[in-house]
Amino acid sequence: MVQLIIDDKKIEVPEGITVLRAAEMAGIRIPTLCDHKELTPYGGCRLCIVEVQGWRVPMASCTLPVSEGMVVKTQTEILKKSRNFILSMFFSERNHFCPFCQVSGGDCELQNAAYDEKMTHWPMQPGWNNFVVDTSHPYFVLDNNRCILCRRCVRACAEVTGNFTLSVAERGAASTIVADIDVPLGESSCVKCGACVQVCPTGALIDRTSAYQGLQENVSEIKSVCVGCSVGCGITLKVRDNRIVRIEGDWQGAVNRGAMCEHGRYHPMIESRTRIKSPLMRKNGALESVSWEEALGAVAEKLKPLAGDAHNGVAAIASTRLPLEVLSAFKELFADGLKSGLVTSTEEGMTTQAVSALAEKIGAFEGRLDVLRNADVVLCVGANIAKSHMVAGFMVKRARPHGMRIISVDPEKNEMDELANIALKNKPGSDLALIEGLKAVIVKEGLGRAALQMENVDTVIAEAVEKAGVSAESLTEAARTLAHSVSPVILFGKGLTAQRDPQLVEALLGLATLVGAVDSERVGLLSLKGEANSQAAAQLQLESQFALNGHQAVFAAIGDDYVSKKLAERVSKAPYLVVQAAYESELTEKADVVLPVAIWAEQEGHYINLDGRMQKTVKAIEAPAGVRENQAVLAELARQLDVPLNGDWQTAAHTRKSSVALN
Ligand SMILES: Nc1nc2c(c(=O)[nH]1)N[C@H]1C(S)=C(S)[C@@H](COP(=O)(O)OP(=O)(O)OC[C@H]3O[C@@H](n4cnc5c(=O)[nH]c(N)nc54)[C@H](O)[C@@H]3O)O[C@H]1N2
Ligand SMILES: Nc1nc2c(c(=O)[nH]1)N[C@H]1C(S)=C(S)[C@@H](COP(=O)(O)OP(=O)(O)OC[C@H]3O[C@@H](n4cnc5c(=O)[nH]c(N)nc54)[C@H](O)[C@@H]3O)O[C@H]1N2
Ligand code: SF4
Ligand code: SF4
Ligand code: SF4
Ligand code: FES
Ligand SMILES: [Mo]
Repeated sequence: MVQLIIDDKKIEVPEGITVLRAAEMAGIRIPTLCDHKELTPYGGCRLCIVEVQGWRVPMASCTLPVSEGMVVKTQTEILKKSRNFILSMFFSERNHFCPFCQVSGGDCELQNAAYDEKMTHWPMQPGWNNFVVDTSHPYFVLDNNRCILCRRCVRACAEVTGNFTLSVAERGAASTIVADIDVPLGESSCVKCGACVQVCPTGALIDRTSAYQGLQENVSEIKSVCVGCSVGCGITLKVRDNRIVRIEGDWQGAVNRGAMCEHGRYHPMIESRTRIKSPLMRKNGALESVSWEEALGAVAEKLKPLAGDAHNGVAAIASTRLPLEVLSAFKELFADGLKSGLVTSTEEGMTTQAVSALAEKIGAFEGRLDVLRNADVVLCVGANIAKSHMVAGFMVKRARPHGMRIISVDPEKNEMDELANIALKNKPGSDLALIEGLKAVIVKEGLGRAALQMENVDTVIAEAVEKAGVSAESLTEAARTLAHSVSPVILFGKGLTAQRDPQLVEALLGLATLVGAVDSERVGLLSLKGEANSQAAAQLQLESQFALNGHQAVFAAIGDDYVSKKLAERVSKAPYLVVQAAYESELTEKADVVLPVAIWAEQEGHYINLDGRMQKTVKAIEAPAGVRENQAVLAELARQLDVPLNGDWQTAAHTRKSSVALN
């Protein structure tokens, strides 16, 4: 600990922190602009200056480490004058005509800083450039005329997203924020995560989807969880008049710590599907609006005689984007109640079945996404983390400049290839041979960290080269890179799990143990899974392939999920189709009855993310009238079918051994 005095207040703080953070801990507020709690201090704006006894000039407190016996002043006349001058410079350097700006009136940190200093005008002649506004990006606008060059966006793009798209071009007053080598943002390497917009303190980067829809003081903030994929990022919903104005990454989010991707931040904002607002029933060939009583009554009447017929009765399929409560009730109703032999999820176990099967034998063997934070080598097998679980991908991408090496195993072109140090292009389905080959090289060269008996290593290596179609050199290089690493992590995705082979997962676990990715202290092995509740569906054993036999009816609980044409065709093969969905789709078009339900933000529910965290989404807005919650629809149907629902989803989620520790 270090003792120092700030504004006559004697305080004790941990070593290594900055004077700015020390002041905050003592409840003393120092004005800042370029500083952002979640980003590396930069010390660019100088607004946070303080006077330190014995030092000749004021210092930027955001980059100044505390030292023993320091005496700091934050509110002297010199500092006040200097701040006023600094702010005047900012205002006069560029176009800061606040009344014309989207963030004016509370959301602009520059404007707020000026008001804090009781400034009403700036005494300098404005002399700004006329920078061209970059409107090429689908989700936001970059207006360098309002930029204060705080570089928060540059730091966020690098430190949060690992994308390194943004930087500063030119010098001095001519400096501008540019993408790549100064190409339009919309044509740049930007992955549209929106981190830069979230941290920008002024109106220089503004969301197209939320501009002029409400300042911070007009919106309420609701913390929830993104249901865009199995990563389960913590989010903050900004809501006004029963409308989501903006979605931001929650800096306190357990998994993501502020990061988000396009899929989570922007896709819900540009939702273009048509909402279904009343139950529909097919009459004379066409879907007609009917009452809930009529719709549910008709469904119950149709399904009741099918109860007990496992093979030719009703088949049921539910989206893995639905809350655990709903999935559990769904299973209780159709599997336990109606005794259907085909009750599954839209993922059909493609992301989980092989993994769950091994877990049933040996218990939890997968780790936490957190292991990526200090990994030095990542082996990625059949997972497209640059595209599919983007925030997990960001964790890898932002560690690359710090020396993390990436080995990718994927037959197809994968966005990670460009970043990978070694990209093994194996033949589809050859992963078992390849993994055994990697193990054999390590055993042969005596590089293993765990004991492993292996016969005929040369034969295994030769087989790997032949079956996988990769060169012996690249196989050896990959094996050595893994074996020599200090804290390796192995990630695998649908390219591997869709092969539905538990032996393959076991082989990967063997490799992980051999290279020290998995030992008594660390578990550096993790499958990425699929949608937000893939793991919940796995726990409920909703993992079988959806193959209709003589089924008389299909009940599809889709919620707000997307449905492909292919899935719609497969599901609608039975003579009678009930679809519980929020939006019109190729599936609802084919339905005999459509039951309209709430979307993710209109209901509360639990989700188990890819590394076993049980997280809760919060109801942020009200569903349109005429729409019911997923849970309520299933409950009413169960009542009419005389199926008791015990509703104990917690126990249901824990009855089966899980591949990840659940909590
Ligand atoms: N044989 C086989 N079967 C499988 C799988 C497999 O790998 N092989 N995988 C399983 C898994 S894991 C899953 S999740 C299911 C997938 O089940 P499907 O319903 O087949 O899902 P997708 O193929 O993802 O198709 C969703 C549709 O929604 C559209 N869409 C997706 N996101 C958006 C968006 O943000 N906006 C708009 N406007 N449209 C969007 C897509 O273009 C696509 O047409 O299939 C499962 N079945
Ligand atoms: N942004 C966003 N994120 C998503 C989704 C989304 O729609 N949008 N969807 C979610 C869902 S439902 C799912 S299931 C996941 C899917 O996420 P991933 O598990 O990453 O699956 P894919 O994106 O299909 O990538 C699988 C990769 O495996 C490769 N592959 C195919 N065959 C083989 C093989 O035999 N061996 C090996 N080693 N590789 C092979 C393919 O070329 C492909 O690059 O993503 C989830 N995340
Ligand atoms: S949206 Fe994300 S990737 Fe694109 S420039 Fe901003 S921070 Fe970088
Ligand atoms: S665009 Fe915004 S975040 Fe980036 S340097 Fe300018 S003011 Fe700062
Ligand atoms: S990574 Fe997944 S959970 Fe996170 S913001 Fe993107 S879609 Fe949502
Ligand atoms: S906040 Fe310290 S220099 Fe900008
Ligand atoms: Mo999926």
